[in-house]
Amino acid sequence: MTVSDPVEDIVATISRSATEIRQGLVGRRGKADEENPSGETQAEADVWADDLLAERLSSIDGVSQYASEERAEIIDCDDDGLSVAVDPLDGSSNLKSNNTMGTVFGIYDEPLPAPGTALVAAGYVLYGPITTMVYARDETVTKYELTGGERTVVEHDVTLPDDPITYGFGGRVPDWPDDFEAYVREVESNPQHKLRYGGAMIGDVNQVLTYGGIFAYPALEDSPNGKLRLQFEGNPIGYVIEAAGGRSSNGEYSILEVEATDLHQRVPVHVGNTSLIDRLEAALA
Ligand code: FDP
Repeated sequence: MTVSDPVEDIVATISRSATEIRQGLVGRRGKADEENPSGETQAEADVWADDLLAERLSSIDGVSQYASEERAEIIDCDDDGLSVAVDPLDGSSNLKSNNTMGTVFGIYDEPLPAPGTALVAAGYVLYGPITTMVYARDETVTKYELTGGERTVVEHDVTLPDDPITYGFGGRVPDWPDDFEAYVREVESNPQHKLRYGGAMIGDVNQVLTYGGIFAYPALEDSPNGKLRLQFEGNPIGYVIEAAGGRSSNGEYSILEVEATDLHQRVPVHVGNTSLIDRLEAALA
């Protein structure tokens, strides 16, 4: 008898759906007449990918909740089990210019909203020239290529390279607090470092995972929690980067330790090599 593993069922469902989501972007690049719970205009593809994942993930045995950045309320399924939080199309503003986007997921063993310490697995799909998946579980990160519903391992035990190379920082520069801007100037002044910023968190984080470095969407002058959402973006990405040997921070401590009070709450996100995040926290202290 095979023992079912709901975590693996969730990840397999997301990886099988990714090829379909990618193909379904064609003809869905327009705006929907709706806003998401954070007040952002949704793309047709955001709504469509959310509906597709909601239907598939909420019907898996052992999934008790489905929540997404694109819907206000949690879908309650089984009485107990895992909670899945998804950003169905992270970086969907990039649809118009046909640039990178992704699907981000976090699998929690507590009801949502939950802290990152309740994650049992997390990962993301990247719709680049190739569709890839990066998935962290049990402190181990694995990278796959996804083709036609198949998931093929391309790298076991992914870790951040020791010598950081890339940096990318979101938000408008005039909106950055002075201490953060001073830190950025310090990072830029290192001749080893290169700017890589594409406007989709997941593409920018994947550059950091591949080459080493730092990505941040910081606190802004008029938005002290930045832009990114804790349940759907900050926690899953923090979990992946920490499992790969790096650090995540809200500016003071690990994103995974941030108290979860609201499903759609925002959090300042800084992830990357330990040396760069330690220095960031010292600069913001
Ligand atoms: P998007 O709004 O296109 O979905 O939180 C989502 C996100 O993209 C991130 O992927 C990205 O890092 C950030 O917002 C970019 O936001 P701004 O262009 O508004 O700074």
